[in-house]
Amino acid sequence: ANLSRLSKAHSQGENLTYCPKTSPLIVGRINVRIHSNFTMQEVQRKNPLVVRGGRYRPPDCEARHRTAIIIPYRDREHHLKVLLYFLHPFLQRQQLNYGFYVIHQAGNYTFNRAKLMNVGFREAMKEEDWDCLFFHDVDLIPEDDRNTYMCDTNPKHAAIAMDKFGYKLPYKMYFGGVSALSPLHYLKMNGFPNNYWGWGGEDDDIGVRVSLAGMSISRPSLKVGRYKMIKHKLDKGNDVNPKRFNMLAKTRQTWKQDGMNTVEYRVISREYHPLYTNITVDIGTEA
Ligand code: UDH
Repeated sequence: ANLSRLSKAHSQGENLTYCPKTSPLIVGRINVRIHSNFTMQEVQRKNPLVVRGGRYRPPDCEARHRTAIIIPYRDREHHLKVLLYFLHPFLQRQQLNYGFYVIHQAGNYTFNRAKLMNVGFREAMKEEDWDCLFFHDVDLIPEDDRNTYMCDTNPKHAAIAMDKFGYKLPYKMYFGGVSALSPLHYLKMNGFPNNYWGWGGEDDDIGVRVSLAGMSISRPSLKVGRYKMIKHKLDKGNDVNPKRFNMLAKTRQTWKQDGMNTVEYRVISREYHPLYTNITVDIGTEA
């Protein structure tokens, strides 16, 4: 009853006091055991305060941060269910105002992760004045909720310690898996490249853009930036991109002409599911 009164107060715009700087709900290390003998409805039942489109605000205090989770996506239903199962409670423990966006590439043409992120950025910002965007692979489950899903003064690489790399950073400039940028960071580096079709290279290009735009990479500690990857094989329609090294060698020349300022796409549908917003998009094909 108390909860419903508070969330009513919230929706009526009554003033709540700010949440504490450090959430008292944080538990630290989480024992992530990946399984899937549950349904999406059960995930819904476990997250009663998540509203249409996968939106949430803390019921009893005003969040200090507004974070959009952007997931590049095609044909990974099982991974999405597992991610939602772990990530919704994780974000609630951090007392964030958050929203979940699944950016679904329509058709069978070669996958393009970075371009989908550009779409996600633009479409999410149309809906809400997010102050932080988390670009998040669907198959990475965070293992410590002290890894806060908020932005830093520099672009943040959050997935620095993955199980598949022995919980270490695989190389110094690595920027893959999960990263967090504010809208200002994103626009300063002209977003992400649009022309990496297939697997590989785009994450390194993004890392290079960060430094070309005069920023540096911030990271949580290895102890906290831990992730489990849900095991899988390379997808159909996402073959290794043989051009990636040549393209990467040219990022310095291309980043200002290719990115947020040139992204073209057509939204096919926008669906507000209980636990996430799905945006299905036609991103075209390689020029
Ligand atoms: N993704 C999809 N559907 C696809 C392809 C990619 O949703 O068909 C998304 C998904 O969010 C995924 C992300 O893009 O987490 C990255 O793609 P990936 O998981 O294929 O890349 P990753 O490097 O895995 O994480 C590689 C698996 C083994 C590849 C070995 C290549 N040498």
